[in-house]
Amino acid sequence: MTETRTEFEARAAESGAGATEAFRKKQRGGAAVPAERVSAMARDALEAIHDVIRKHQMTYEEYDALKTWLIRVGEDGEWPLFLDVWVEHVVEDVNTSHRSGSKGSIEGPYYVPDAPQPEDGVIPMREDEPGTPLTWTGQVTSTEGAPLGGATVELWHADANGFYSQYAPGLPEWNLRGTFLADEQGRFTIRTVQPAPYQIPTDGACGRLIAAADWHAWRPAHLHVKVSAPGHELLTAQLYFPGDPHNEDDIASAVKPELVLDPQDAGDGTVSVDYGFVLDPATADSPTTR
Ligand code: MBD
Ligand code: FE
Repeated sequence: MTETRTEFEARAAESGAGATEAFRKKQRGGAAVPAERVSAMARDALEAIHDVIRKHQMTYEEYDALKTWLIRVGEDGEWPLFLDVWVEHVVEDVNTSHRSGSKGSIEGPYYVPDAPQPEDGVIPMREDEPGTPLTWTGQVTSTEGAPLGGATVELWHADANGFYSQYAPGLPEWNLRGTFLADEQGRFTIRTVQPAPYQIPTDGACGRLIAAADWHAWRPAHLHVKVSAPGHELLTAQLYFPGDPHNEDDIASAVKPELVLDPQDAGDGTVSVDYGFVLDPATADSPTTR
């Protein structure tokens, strides 16, 4: 069937269902959590909720509103979105605090593995892709300063209208998703376009929470990356653009000062940026999934 709708007709329940399906696919055969860990963490989580109820003297009206909303999160497929926006940043923090290399950030709900590997360093994009062209050069090194030849940079990001391919209708499957191989010196050059700030879907359960709490729905413009090299820990990060008003109040709490780029106006309507990565050595205790 031909896709006749455009990305501007994206619906929360649709991108939510897509993110839920993608997560299930990724999770197949995932490790089981031992009963003592489940018990300890579930008990503490429940106690934290009990404390909130006591602290705020939750009414039955509020309890029923909460129940209604939780049911809706599932119906809209928005558990991946909810968890990655409001919870993942702490998991990321806990699991990367041992690193001395580059800072990382959360993966978020829209990563898709195995993006195409363009020969020419240009990320897959439409002929008339909107947005300022961005040329990004960088080097991948170890914490010892050694260049990591053959490192891989996976890049995915929203388009200049704030939509991700595979999670909004009308976009080519791999639009603004690519896998880039560094040279023997760990150097890479990637050409793409600058993404726009991203508003999480307002018409689903997460949007309802935001509206009901009088919060805002914005993430600053960002590039997502996964950087890997044999014998090193996988680095999942996001890069941001200076001056974005939402760098200070990201709804997903995923901005760190080390992750803000320093783009230079090339004077021809394009922007260039140099930003590299330092990877920690992998050990027996290394996290395996991020
Ligand atoms: C995104 O694009 C994102 O990166 C995160 C973390 C959550 C929602 C949308
Ligand atoms: Fe994102």
